[in-house]
Amino acid sequence: MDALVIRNPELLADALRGLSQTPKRMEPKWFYDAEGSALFERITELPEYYPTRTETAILSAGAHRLASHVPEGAELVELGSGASVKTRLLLDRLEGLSAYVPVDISASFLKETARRLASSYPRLPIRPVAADFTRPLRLDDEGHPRVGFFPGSTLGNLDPDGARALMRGVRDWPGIRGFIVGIDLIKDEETLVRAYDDAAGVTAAFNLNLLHRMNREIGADFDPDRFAHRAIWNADKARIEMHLESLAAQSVQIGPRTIRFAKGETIHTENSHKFSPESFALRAAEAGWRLADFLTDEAQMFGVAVLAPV
Ligand code: AVJ
Repeated sequence: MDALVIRNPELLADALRGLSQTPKRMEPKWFYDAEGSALFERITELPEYYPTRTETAILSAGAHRLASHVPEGAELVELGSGASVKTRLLLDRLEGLSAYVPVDISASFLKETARRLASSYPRLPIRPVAADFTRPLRLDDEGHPRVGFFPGSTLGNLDPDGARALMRGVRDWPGIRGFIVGIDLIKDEETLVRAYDDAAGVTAAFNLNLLHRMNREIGADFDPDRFAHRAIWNADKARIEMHLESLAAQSVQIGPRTIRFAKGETIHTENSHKFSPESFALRAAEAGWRLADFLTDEAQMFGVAVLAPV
């Protein structure tokens, strides 16, 4: 091996941990390096990937109705503030906000988002917070009401315990008055699977990029041609699972360790949980919320839930 380059010790630790488990697994947060984020942007434009465009349409058509759930003078706190297209749909309607607080793990991304929004909304204070939203977020009590915003169905990436913990965490924010959450809805299996296994192979490239990334950042020697993208619907758990399936018996070197794969063995890379309005209301109730409103599209592909504290 050439000089072993460990550019990302946290990824190394996570890979060694996840790939030593049975079944093997990786956290979906590792998809999003520059290459993966660009691939995700392409996914959102695919004909088969309905969530992004459907949620955008719901927010656009429902902005006025959503605004009625946001008290005057509220601070809007957005988790994982991604591309700000959806945010703008709300900000255009929410004229009485006291501040917009984008929360994202990437400080450089946040800076760019804040800069662009500041020029569009010159009178709105923008106070970015660099944090991992899957960990408890401490917000100061500033006496004003707060509303959380978590679009993109990213909540669906968390397992039920993680989702409950996140919703409980937001419930405990000082001044909390509501939580607007985007969720993907249960539908026929073919539509669901196609959204995660598109004809152009963009989602396959997104999944396989994880192996390229481990080669780039932690000196692993994956041969991505010997793995295949798989997307399956797990009806029992109401989730789409993404896996990388080993096409041969093979071993891969990662730092000090040799990881062995049987032919057909997979790395489980992502869960994307789907809900019904009822199953989501139940999950939210376990975290101290009630469903105050529920916006959906005509075909009921996607939902935007408005939660109110119980
Ligand atoms: C960004 C988590 C909402 O689960 O649909 C898209 C990520 N993975 N295609 C999703 C994703 C494969 C996406 N989220």
